[in-house]
Formats: sequence, structure tokens, C-alpha cells
Amino acid sequence: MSAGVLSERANLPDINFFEVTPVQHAVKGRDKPRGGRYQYADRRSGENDMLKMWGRNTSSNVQKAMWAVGELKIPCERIDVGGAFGKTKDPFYLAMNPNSLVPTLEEDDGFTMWESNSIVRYLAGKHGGTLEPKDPKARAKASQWMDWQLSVIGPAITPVFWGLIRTPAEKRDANAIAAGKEKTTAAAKIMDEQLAKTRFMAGDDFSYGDIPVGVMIRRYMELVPERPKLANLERWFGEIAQRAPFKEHCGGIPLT
Ligand SMILES: N[C@@H](CCC(=O)N[C@@H](CS)C(=O)NCC(=O)O)C(=O)O
Repeated sequence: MSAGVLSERANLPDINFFEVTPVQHAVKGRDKPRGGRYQYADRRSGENDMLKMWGRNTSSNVQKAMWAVGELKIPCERIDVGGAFGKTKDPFYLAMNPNSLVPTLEEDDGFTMWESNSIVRYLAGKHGGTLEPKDPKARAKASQWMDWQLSVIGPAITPVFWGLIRTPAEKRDANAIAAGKEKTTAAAKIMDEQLAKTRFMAGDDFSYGDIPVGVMIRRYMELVPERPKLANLERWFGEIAQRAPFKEHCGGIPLT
């Protein structure tokens, strides 16, 4: 956890008794790796359980899940696995997530699940608040944009991210990067049209429908500076980027 979290507390929504205690520690038992503990103690929820989120913080899918954790102020310990940290092919991890991918959610009672967007929906449904819209139509729209992130804008930006961030300059596939930029811009225009009509993706309130696409648009803004002017998208992104959980778990983490 960055020191910035504490200084950003003033920007958080109106929650009483909100405490953030960053702790770096070893996980006891099973030869597990180290991670960061996010002690979001929110007495409103009455939840004392500490959930675990397995996954490196540079993963866009982990970022979605942790952004939701931050919005919901759930006690959470994030543990670095995946990428250079490895461990995702270890038997203990495969038993939780046979895909060998991050993130994986683990609760105190042994419940585990994977798929970042499903994790976001599960946590929002379980812990209440406004992240999951109460109105069925707004909830459906939020879910729609989450699925669209997986099926459209995620696949569009992936070759751009991998080409520009994870591939040495001499090995880059310029055509694949250019095609990815074009597809991502086409997707961003669809979002821009929606955002001409509503303040957020699923209506006039921030919801989990903004989270997966928000993580993608953060990448778009950084990786495609030559993009066309999309005034509604930029207005929306400027707003969500002010949220403390976005800064903590997504915007403040360099693309690597
Ligand atoms: N659809 C899955 C995709 C998960 C996924 O592809 N995760 C990537 C990181 S963004 C991963 O685990 N890569 C291998 C690794 O980090 O070791 C989800 O949304 O959770």
C-alpha cells in the first residue's frame, strides 16, 4: 500500500470510523508468498472477516477486484502471485484457481472464486452499498458494460499493452499495435456515446459498471495519446480517476 492512501482519506466517501492500516507480513502456514494487508475496518458492515485477494497489483484484472474492495472498504489482504512472483502453478494455488491466473478471491471460511468481474459483482452484492445498482435495469446495464469489457474493449487493448509495455522495441509488431489502437478507439467511441447520455456507464451514479472499463480506459489514455478528442469519455474518466480506490489500486500503479 502506498503512503498516499492515508493522505487521500479526506477524499473518501463519507464513512465514519474508517481506518486504513497497511501491514507487510508473512503469511503463516503453507509456503505462501508475501503481500500487503489492506485493513479497511468499516464498522458499518459488521464484517470482521479478512478476505484474501491473490494476485500482483500490476494485473488489470487484480486492479478491478481491488478497486471494488477499496470502494466497499472490505478488510482485505492482497498477496503477490502471478507474473514474476510465480506461484500460480503451485498445487495450493491450482486448487483455488485451475486457470493458473490472477486474481483469486479467498474468504476465511474457505470459499474461493476467480474471474475478476464475477468477483466484483459478488463482493458488491454481498457487502451492500451503491456499487451494485438497486434498480434492476441499471444493474443490468452495469453488468452489460462489464461483459463488454471482457468481450470487446479488453481484447482490443491487449495487443497495444503487450506490444508497447511488455515487448522490447525491436520485437514489436507494429501492425498488431496499430490494429489494436484502432479497435480500442472504436470501442472508446461507443463509451463516449453512452457517456453523452449518462454521467456514468450505467446511469447517473457510479457503479461496478464503471470499474472494468475504467481500468481499460486508464490504459487507453496512457497508451494511445494520439486518440481523437472524446469529450464525454474524458469528462467521465477525469471524474472516476479522482476516486481514492482508483488511485490506490489502478491509476497510481505504473504500467509494467
Ligand atoms: N478473465 C480472467 C482473466 C485473468 C487473467 O488473464 N489474468 C492475467 C493477469 S491480467 C494473468 O493471470 N496472467 C498470468 C500471470 O499474471 O501470471 C479474469 O478476468 O479474472
